Amino acid sequence: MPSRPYPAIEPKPYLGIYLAAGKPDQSAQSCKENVYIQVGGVIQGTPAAKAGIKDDDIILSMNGTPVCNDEEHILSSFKKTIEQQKIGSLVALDILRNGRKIFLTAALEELPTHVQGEAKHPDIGTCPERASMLDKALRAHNALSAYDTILDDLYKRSNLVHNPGSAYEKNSHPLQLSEVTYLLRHPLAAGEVAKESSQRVTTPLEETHWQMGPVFQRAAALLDIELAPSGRPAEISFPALLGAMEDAKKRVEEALGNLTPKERALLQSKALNPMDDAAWNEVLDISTKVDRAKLLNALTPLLSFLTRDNLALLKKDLIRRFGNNKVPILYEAVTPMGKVIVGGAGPNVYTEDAALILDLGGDDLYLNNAGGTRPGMPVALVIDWGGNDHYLGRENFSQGAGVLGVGFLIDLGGDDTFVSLEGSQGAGFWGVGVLYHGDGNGIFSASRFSQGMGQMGLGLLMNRKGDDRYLCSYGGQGLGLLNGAGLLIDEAGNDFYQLGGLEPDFRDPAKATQSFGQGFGLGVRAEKEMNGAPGGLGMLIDKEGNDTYIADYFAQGASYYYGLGILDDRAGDDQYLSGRYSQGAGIHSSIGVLIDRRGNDFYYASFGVAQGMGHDYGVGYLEDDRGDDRYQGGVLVQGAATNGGLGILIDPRGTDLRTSTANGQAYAEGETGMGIMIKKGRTVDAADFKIGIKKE
Ligand SMILES: [Ca+2]
Ligand SMILES: [Ca+2]
Ligand SMILES: [Ca+2]
Ligand SMILES: [Ca+2]
Repeated sequence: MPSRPYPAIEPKPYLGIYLAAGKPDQSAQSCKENVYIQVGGVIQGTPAAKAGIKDDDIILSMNGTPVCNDEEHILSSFKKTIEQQKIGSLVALDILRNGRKIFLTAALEELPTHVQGEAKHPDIGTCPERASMLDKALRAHNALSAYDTILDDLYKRSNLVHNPGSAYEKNSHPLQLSEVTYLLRHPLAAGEVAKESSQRVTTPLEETHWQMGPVFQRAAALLDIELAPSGRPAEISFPALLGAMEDAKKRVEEALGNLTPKERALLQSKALNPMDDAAWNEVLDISTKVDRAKLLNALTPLLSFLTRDNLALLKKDLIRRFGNNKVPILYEAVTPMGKVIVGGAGPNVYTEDAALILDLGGDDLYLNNAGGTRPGMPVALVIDWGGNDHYLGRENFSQGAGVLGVGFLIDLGGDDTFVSLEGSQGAGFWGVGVLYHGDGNGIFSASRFSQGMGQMGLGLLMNRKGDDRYLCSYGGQGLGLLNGAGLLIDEAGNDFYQLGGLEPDFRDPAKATQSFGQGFGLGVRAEKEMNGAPGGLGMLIDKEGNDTYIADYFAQGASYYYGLGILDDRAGDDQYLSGRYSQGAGIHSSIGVLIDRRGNDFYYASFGVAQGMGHDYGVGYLEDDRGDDRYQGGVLVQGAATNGGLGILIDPRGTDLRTSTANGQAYAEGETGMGIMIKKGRTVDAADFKIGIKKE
């Protein structure tokens, strides 16, 4: 992969407003197009705020020169004019406010930046099959220098501090993941990095070496958190497990020690409505007080029990202590942690919330928290050793969910049904939520923010063998929000994933809904009074089978605002159906990766902006390694880029069919950007790839 020193980040002046093009009424006209800059928002603490510029002000001229221009270029030319000024210089602005002309002076300041830490991938540079293919393509098209320019811009953008008004972002930008920074610097390696990350988290789940500790360790590493190895507990027994739970509870309390009860209550109440809310800035500030490393490390004592061998030993110990007869309840106690129950091998009905349920088998009905934390019960664990069970959650945060705590639901097998409300089925909010399901067919149905969803925490939904159905109405199936990680791992079977249907998208509310998941990293873009926050990591990994993925806007290996989304499907003939911003799409300085390694696949994006598409300094990457595939896309698809983005579609083998409505198949528009499509054939010649570059 091309590698060279990082470009210096030159100091730049800035004003601190969000720009929009506006048209004042005709009486104000003086320019031929009558288009001016309208202030879309003023960032707190910036030169614009100090000068008294307000939302909706119309800027008519700067230093006596009218800002009007043709509509298409007015914003970029205004930005450029600002950047050409000296830091500290005064600019005079003629402004139209409520129909009256006023005059303001702003002193330009230096745009705050800092250098982000970057993840390390020492092995990737030495085995870059895909990267070298891209490298050759760039060379053959004399496109290396254009690529370098794009790369420099991606790098510089990733070092901007987005919220100069926010106290904790003045000198650092603590929430941006180092993996995002790496990929914005090495976008050609997106496929290799995605495969490596995917492999690392799935290896510890393989049958003979099954252990949960390393999965966590590796997922936490993606969040730049180092987790201590879980090691082997001194003793595998029921009392030892209770001791580990008490230990975990104590550690969770320590990790949350900087938060007042009121602050905890606020986080708890805002977990499911993190954005578009007046409390957002406060929630973000409180979030930074959670010691996330300590919180994830709180799991260590519990994780050491969650290995294949230790779970078998634990079951033996339970049978030795309590017998193996089919009475419903073998043991029950109320402890300071919450209720503790050992259920027999016959059918059970669990209605009350419990901190710990160990169920030896039988077809059970869980109507309770089922491994979901509750206020005052920050650690919850269910281990169910077998049977065809029904889990029906009647409250949010159920079935392996952690809010300011850790919640586990481990069901080791059977044909099971999981139905729950919001924030469930492997969902962690400033905490950890895990749903693990062993062999057997599963039905997973949940409402918002569920099924492998992490927000400032970690959410994992893992599933071994079986043909499964995953249904979620909004946000999930591998969604990382705000420096959290959400992972959905399905190891085998023909599976069906559906995500969306609940929340209309404002761009096309009659027809489209937002999905946010199936491998999606989502951040919050700063605007007006809302501070921004970089996105997290969302990953959906499906190892085998012919699968169907259905979503709408924002899904399937895609990302928004400094997030990373990965969908890795390793085998089978698959179908991907989505609307927009999907199937390898990176929007606003983020990276979305869709990898399909084998099989004859069908990709359909109804609107487009998909299938290897980068927008606004984002990177979208779609790689299909084998098979005869069909791609059907709308606009801006199949290697397309807008506004400094990089869109890559690689499908080097098979007989494929591609259609797009417009602006697709190696296309770039905007100021700078590059769309690359590589198709068919191991050797690179002119017929095998296309690169679209546009530079202003
Ligand atoms: Ca079961
Ligand atoms: Ca499956
Ligand atoms: Ca598949
Ligand atoms: Ca394929």
